[in-house]
Amino acid sequence: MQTKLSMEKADKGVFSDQEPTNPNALSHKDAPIKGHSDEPKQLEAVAFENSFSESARSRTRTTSFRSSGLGDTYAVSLAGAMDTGEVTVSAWVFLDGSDRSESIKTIVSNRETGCEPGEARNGFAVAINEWETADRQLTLEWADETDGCRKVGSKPMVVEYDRWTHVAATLTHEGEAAVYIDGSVAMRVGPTARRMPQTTASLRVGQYVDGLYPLVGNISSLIIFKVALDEEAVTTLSRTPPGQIPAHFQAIQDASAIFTLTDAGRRQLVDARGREFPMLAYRTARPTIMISGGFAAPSSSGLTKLSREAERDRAAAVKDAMSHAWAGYKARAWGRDELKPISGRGQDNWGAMGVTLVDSLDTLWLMGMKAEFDEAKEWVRTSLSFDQAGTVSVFETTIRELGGLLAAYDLSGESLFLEKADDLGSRLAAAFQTPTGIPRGSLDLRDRTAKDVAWTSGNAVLAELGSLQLEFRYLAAKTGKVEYARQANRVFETLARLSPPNGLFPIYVSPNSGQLASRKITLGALGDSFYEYLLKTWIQGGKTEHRLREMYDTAIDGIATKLLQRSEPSKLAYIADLDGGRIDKMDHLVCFLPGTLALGAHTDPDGLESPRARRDLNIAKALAHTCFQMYDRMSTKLSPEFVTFQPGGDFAASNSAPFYILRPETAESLFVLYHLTGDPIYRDRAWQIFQAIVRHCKTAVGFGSLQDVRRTGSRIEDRMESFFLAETLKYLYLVQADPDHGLSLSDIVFNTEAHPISILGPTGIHVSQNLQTPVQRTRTPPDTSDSPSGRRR
Ligand code: DMJ
Repeated sequence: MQTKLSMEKADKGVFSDQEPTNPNALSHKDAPIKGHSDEPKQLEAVAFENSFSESARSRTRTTSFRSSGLGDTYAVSLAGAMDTGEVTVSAWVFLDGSDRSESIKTIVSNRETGCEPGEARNGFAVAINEWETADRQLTLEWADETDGCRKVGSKPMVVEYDRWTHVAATLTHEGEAAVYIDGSVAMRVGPTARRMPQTTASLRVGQYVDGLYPLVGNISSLIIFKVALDEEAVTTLSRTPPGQIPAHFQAIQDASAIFTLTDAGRRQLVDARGREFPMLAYRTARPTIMISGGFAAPSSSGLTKLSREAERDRAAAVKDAMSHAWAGYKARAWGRDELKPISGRGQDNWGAMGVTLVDSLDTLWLMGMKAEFDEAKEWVRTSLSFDQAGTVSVFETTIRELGGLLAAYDLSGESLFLEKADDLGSRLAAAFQTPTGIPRGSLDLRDRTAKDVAWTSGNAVLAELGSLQLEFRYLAAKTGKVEYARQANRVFETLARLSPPNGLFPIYVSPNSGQLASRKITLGALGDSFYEYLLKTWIQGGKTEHRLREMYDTAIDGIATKLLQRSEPSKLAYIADLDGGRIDKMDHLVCFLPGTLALGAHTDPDGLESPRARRDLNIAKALAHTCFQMYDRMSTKLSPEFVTFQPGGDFAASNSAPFYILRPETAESLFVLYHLTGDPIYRDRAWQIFQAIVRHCKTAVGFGSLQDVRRTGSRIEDRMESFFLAETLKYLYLVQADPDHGLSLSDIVFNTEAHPISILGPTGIHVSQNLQTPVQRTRTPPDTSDSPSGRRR
């Protein structure tokens, strides 16, 4: 079949007013559906000719991509040669009559909005109601070297509401372009000038690449070809109903993507090879929330589910890394708090409690390293004592040591771990003996005396006082010692009485007065896991302590409205700090937040389709993308400790902290997002991070922090934090082994050190009755949309 579009020569220019070559195309209502007698025999569209009546067009709403205009749409990257110079877009479109605004309604695009020539504007966009066009006009827009907004458009009013219309657009290297309505040419121009293909950005279905101008309605049977088809071919495409692809076209080599887009209910997007992609689809038609202006979000890069073999290979590679680190620890630092991975010695910098060993127990178990687990268990039985410890951090000891013991108990059922946990918990309990119940930051484990921390001027740290509840409540449930739960609950009860602006708590709280003692707000160091535990404690208690969910939701609303920012030029979402004014900096630590937001969305009392849940999942995806960029944009592909954002320059690592200390937060979020959405992009990104860690941080006996992620070959420091084995390797393993590892986020919560403990529910856990007071959920969070709804310039 001939695939080239035979172009009529037309005036050069950006937008042609000339009459279309096929007058039928302008009033497609009147245009007869074309006969098929002269069509090639192999086409399967023959039956459709008679059966696909006008009324069927109006009724058929199945097998389509549904976009409500929420700014949250599925982004598909068509790996590789998506846009090599020639292109045809063919799709069925159903404009939802509930939105009769003249807003631009984008069908598909791989370019950003705007008309300045340049990489972001390269590519093409097929839309209805384009800028400078009249209502319900189909337009193809593209760029050449001098003009970022070349256009060809149909006459107005040709795409009707509440009816399926077949639309197509073709574009050649030389800027010959045409648009089609229901298989007939509606307008063509060219050649104009050599067009500029889009070589970097992903194709977006239902909106521009920068998230703007979503279509409100349905799209189905979207096919992208890497050639400009002729009219005969386009006509054939227009004869197969939405939701189906002509068999003839499935076979053609020139289709770079064929999507029979499935309905909202099925939540899947299936391409021509039967590969399934998760998709977002919507039941409501009206926009209620849009993240400010559209953020960059990860796209699936044409990735598909790994084969079982590939999954196992990757999981095995992560397990090998664990074996390597564990062998080094065993040989050089057995029973010590940490292994020093360069000098090959041990150190006791956490109170001499075998912190790496205890922190690693559940990772060994989950990876099936049973012999190693048993050996470590013997050490716990014979050698673990809390009597040598001097002054320790209450928070670190709780999340690493107590959390490690509890998860080992939960997984193995070995009572030894619970006994040790009880011993440790009884010592840590002394920290809660304050006038407010807010624990002091440090404690002598031997003589059980709590101490103020000098560097906080005696104030308790938000992330520390708010990250003990999961552990102490679980300990109470398993030992029957209710007091553990009471003292943990009391902390949140005290904070629940405070109402900081926007639900955002500052990083210090006085344990004596219970008052907030700072103005600094951050989701990074000193603030982070407090927000995580509001959500997870609510989940752990069977979702009955409504006040916790309310505090969580209010805080996330505050984050969305006050802290969420967007970088230029890449439109990366980030969470700024507040300290009087805004500080455009984001810690790697903040990268736990995408996982927490995704979990919050999936457990939203109003459902995953509720406006709040959709917003939060949106933010989660956008932030996870940024966190990955923090790795991907460095020469080593590893993230610095924090980045600072600057006008027009996205972000940069700082000279003061260009190191990577093997932190887990991005791996954590990638695991949670993969587990909850099934989108292979998250697993692939986790794999990339793992490879970079092996490449740059591996030593003869373990893994060490990298001094400067901005250049290859910088020094590996002599430090391997226990969280590398407890969290980083665990999450990097789980994301590849999902779901074989057997864990489900419906059954367990991970503490902030990645220790999974079972959700025992309201009858198993000593929940706080004070926090159960019913609250009136605010149903609609603030609309942070700043996206223009009208035409653009
Ligand atoms: C870990 O100890 C925990 O994840 C904690 O919540 C934050 N800091 C480290 C890892 O970066």
